[in-house]
Amino acid sequence: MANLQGNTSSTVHQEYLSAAVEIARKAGEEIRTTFQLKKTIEIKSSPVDLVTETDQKVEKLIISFLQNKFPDHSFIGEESTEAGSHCELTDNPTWIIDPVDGTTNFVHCFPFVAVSIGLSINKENSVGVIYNPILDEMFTAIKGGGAFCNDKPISCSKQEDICKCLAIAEVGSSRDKAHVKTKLGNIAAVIDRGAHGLRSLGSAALNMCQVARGGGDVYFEHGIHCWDMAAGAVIVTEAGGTVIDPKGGPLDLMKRNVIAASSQQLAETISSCLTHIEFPRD
Ligand code: LIP
Repeated sequence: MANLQGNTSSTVHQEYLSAAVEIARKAGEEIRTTFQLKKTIEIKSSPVDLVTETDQKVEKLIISFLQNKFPDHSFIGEESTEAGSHCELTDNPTWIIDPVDGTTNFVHCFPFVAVSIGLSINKENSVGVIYNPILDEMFTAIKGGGAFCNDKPISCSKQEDICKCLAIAEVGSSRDKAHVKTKLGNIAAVIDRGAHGLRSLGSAALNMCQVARGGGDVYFEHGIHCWDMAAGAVIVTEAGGTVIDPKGGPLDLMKRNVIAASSQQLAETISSCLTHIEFPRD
């Protein structure tokens, strides 16, 4: 059970959080069991965009559990969308699920994989659960109730200065030459502006958790999806950070780009360093 100490949110939100935590742990058991085994891999949008049987099995497990508890809710899942399900965010409570965020890590036994479960209500990111079953770290947040890791409150670093920041970024799974060039150029630009260093965990959800716990100061990426960032957006915001559209303005979950930062000032400075890439909306 997530510790809801200090949480001022409604009982119904707490019920949603408890359900998401319960199924994230069950999903995590499945991921842990298969982590060291040889995986059957298929490719999706590019030869480096991977999916395994575990991604598909775990997503079904999560959706059927939540659907059973909340039959009126809507669902967006990475693998269901890949299989042709309609990906639409409405005002209805919508669970946004990445069963294994960091699939490439999972394939390579690199221990940064996470179950990511976000709940959007009236298009507001309201509940976030991100569980790394290998390191047994459970990140949770309800809008208005703070952010936690393994029941302990977490907070962003509040860093505002790019010259004192540890930045996190990813190359991503597109191998479009122009995209790769722009992304590497963006990393170079942030380093040129004086950032202390650059890290890549290979999981958007876990990158956002690092910002939320003050381990990294800013994470930026172009080309991810709503299921990579829905849960992380609540966790970062509740940890005192900010999530924005890299071009400026509020985060648009379906727009496939994100900056998550420890402060608004740092987010804006990073935004000014980047060359932006537009992707088709989720
Ligand atoms: C991954 C993201 C990561 C990105 C990868 C991939 P997946 O999600 O979390 O940030 O760089 O290309 O999209 O596919 O492992 O769920």
